Amino acid sequence: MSPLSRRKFLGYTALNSAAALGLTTISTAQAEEVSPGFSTAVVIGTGYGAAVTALRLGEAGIPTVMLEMGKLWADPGPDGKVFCDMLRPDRRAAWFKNRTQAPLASFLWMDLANRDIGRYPGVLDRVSHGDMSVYVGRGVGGGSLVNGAMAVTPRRSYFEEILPAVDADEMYGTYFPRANRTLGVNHIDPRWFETCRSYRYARVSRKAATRAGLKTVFVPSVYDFEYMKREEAGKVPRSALASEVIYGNNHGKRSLDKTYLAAALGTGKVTIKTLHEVRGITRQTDGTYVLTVHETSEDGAIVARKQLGAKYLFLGAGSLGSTELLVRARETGTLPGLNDAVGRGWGTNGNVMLGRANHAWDLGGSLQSGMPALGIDAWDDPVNPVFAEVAPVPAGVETWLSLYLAITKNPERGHFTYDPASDSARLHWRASQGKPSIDAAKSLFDKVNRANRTIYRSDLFGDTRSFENRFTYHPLGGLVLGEATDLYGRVKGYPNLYVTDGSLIPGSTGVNPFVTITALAERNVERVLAEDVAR
Ligand code: FAE
Repeated sequence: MSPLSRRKFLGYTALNSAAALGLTTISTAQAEEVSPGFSTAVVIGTGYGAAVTALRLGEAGIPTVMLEMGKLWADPGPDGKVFCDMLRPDRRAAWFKNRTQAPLASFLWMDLANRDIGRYPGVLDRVSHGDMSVYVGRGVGGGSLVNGAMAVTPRRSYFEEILPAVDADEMYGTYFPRANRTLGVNHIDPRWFETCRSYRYARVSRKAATRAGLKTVFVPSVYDFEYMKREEAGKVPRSALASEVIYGNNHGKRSLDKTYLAAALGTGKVTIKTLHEVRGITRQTDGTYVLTVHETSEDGAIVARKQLGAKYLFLGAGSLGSTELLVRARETGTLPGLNDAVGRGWGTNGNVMLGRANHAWDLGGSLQSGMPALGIDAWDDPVNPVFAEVAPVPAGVETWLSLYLAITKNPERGHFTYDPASDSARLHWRASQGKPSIDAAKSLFDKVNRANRTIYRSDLFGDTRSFENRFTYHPLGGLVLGEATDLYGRVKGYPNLYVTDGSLIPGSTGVNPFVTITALAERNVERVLAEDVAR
């Protein structure tokens, strides 16, 4: 067994035992606090940036505590499953909501996908900011628990455009390969793709794109395609083929709790505390940080208010979470020296969703893999670059629908301000700012419709619009690299305070973002460990 596999095994065992015992503290050894209430390093969140950082700190022997506001997802519910599916969503699906909030608001103008549910720390949150709602994962693993597993390395020319100050040779020579390896990225068997039932919908979309003269590409994934083959063959329990995606996957997905986080716990230096929400950050005169933390119960009540100190503090609470923490700290005066770039440079990665009506001779089928495996790559279009993933409609019945999540190059950016009444950061983003995304997606899919004599579906988004750009799956920015932080995520003006997550990326990656977030976190933590952290 390699050292990494051994660590993952140890960490995985710790996660499962904590779940079985109902613990909110997860570790392989006794939690190593330097003194009560103080840890050498604290990482906020357990998503991609946070998980990378904790693994590398743990490997370097640094006692590290991770604080996650969501719960650990490893204990089965009354139906024997950890997660619910999209056809029968229950309280596990949504973060303290009375009703689920599925991205497809309607079908034939009827709300068929949503259910009334009890309030619970469910796995998917939809955070509403007026004209823009942001979907985020909650729980140990953050977005990795709910995402579509598409693991795409951006094209180098675009990476150089968005982050020109980052050495692309290093990224593409070292950190992207390291991220792909450690995330467990794998590729679909093209022969299976051509014949399987589960991707008939993607083949239909490919045919339509080809007729319009467009190029399609296979998309790498962190869902285990060999497992999926066995699902279709009826040899293992189904997950991607059983309408499991955005409310979690019971099998097949290499979410962070199976990869980086398991390995981090396995170093014996990392502890995860769940249902711990960080509310405030202050800096002591000795240069250490003190966090105000609310420990909550599963009904949302605050059961303890705690203070936790750290010498090194890493923000990995995601674009919304980390940005809110620093905007609040600046505006309430607990970290008054934060600069004006904090809270700026936020974007949606140009997300826009749309559907096309299928002909009777081009149906997608009732069995659809929930994990996208194909994209239309029109990023070379000089006027309207688009990368459109062919999205599934895992409804279990024929829907006569081809669905797409298009990623476009939208130059519009939002910003955050602090609202004292709600003690939260509010995003400023107007619906009109989403227009460049719609224009780009429309220019591409008008071509597809013309070539195939098809039309847009206008029954999917709660009214009669054919394009949905009032939500994003890909929040990016708010604490942009080189602006709110230096070129390695060190927050300007505050030594030993770092940003590790999607808030570093200035609003766009041109592809699905988690591989970029992971690779950038690998690069930054390596530098921080070499230059800043005393060992
Ligand atoms: P993230 O993964 O969001 O983790 C942040 C964590 O911090 C969460 O666990 C929060 O609960 C926690 N947190 C927040 N605030 C606090 C606080 N104050 N105290 C304690 N904990 C806190 O951050 N990306 C792809 O590349 N491919 C896909 O196929 C894809 N599909 C997606 C599908 C859906 C439905 C969604 C929602 C997202 C999808 N994404 C996809 C986006 C991807 O999951 C996202 O970019 C990353 O998860 C962001 O990683 P971060 O490290 O920034």
